[in-house]
Amino acid sequence: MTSVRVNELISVAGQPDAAGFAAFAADGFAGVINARPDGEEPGQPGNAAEKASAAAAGLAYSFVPVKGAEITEADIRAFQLAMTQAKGPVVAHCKSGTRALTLYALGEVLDGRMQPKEVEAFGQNLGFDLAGACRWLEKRAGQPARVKAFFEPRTCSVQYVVADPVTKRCAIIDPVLDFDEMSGATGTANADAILAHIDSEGLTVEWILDTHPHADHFSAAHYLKGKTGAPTAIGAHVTDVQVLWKEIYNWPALETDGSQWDRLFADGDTFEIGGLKARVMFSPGHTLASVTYVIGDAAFVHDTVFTPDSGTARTDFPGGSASALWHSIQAILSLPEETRLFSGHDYQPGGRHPRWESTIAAQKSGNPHISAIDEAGFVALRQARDRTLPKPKLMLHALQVNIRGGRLPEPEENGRRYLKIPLDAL
Ligand SMILES: N[C@@H](CCC(=O)N[C@@H](CS)C(=O)NCC(=O)O)C(=O)O
Ligand SMILES: [Fe+2]
Repeated sequence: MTSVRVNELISVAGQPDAAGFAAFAADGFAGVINARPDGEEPGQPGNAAEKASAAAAGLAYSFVPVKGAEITEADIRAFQLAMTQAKGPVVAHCKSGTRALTLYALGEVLDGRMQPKEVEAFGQNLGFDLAGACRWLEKRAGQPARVKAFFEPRTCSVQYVVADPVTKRCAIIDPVLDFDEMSGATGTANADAILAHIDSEGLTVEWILDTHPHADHFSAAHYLKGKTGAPTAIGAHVTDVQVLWKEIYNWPALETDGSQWDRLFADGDTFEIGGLKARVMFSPGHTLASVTYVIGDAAFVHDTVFTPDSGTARTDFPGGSASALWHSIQAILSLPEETRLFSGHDYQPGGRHPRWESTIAAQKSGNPHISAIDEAGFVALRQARDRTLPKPKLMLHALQVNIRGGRLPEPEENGRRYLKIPLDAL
């Protein structure tokens, strides 16, 4: 397999066969990046076979599969990470090399080492048509909301800062408070990374938003309110979730009026983040209280739909409903086709890099929980999958914090805080 040398760090190539991997190693490459989703054409080796061929040739291997029209910033950043992790020159391939070169060039532009107007000629000089990369950059320039995602690998959660680039006002969505269940240690490394970003970009926080009371991690909303003074908010039906879990935790003193947040959003409520218009959609199904925040051209759908290759969120938590989730998803799908969807988790199917962004169009064409399926089919599929899933490791830990807006339990007289775990309650 011949590769095209871009520079001392990277070359790009079309699809290699098994022998190609040994040739790459002989040519002095340290790693291979596979930018091709499995199953594009018959005879394609695929991720598992390529991973094995790379291991046999002593090459590092990363799986960063992309479809040309659906490239996201996460893909570009994962591609860059794969390059740095290889500890030597890499060869990146897709079917022809175009997508691989597109990912590289877009990373150079995002980091300011290449100008958007230089991309086309850069491609031509190497024999590739980078028109898709140019379209990607034009589209990005026209997006009113700037979205920065923070992936938290311990719980596969995605936290967001969404900003109005004009007024530099922003909202934080679904921040994570760190918790190590083995030692009982809590921490703020994730939340502090968000604060550092906000500081370095010169942003002012207007809102700290949660999409739902999370069942797998603690919310850092309360911590971040203490740091920024910004108001916290969640969907108004959080009060229903409080009632449910008040009973499970046997906490007669728990206020179930949502007073732990500064604002409770009802379906259709609107608010502003600088010049960005934001609207709340009630999106129950995963929980009784889930909401979607539609902010400019971006919708923060959290645990409704995941990326198309990951399907949808589970519906078997207390108060969950597959039918309700179906209707919530239909409402989301009625947003304009080009709306960017940002999901709240990514469980990295097939060991691919973490991704969280999609579009209505991509969901309709590529998500098997959505395309060519009716409500009954979805409910059957969802419930069958839910029956195979163990409860989240931290569900009983997390809800007692999250139904209080991310507040840890009050310290006892020795100054120490304790969690309460109900036995045989679920
Ligand atoms: N293994 C994870 C499971 C987390 C989980 O259940 N996540 C929810 C969202 S909060 C979900 O929808 N998962 C879908 C799936 O696992 O397929 C854990 O223990 O934390
Ligand atoms: Fe969730």
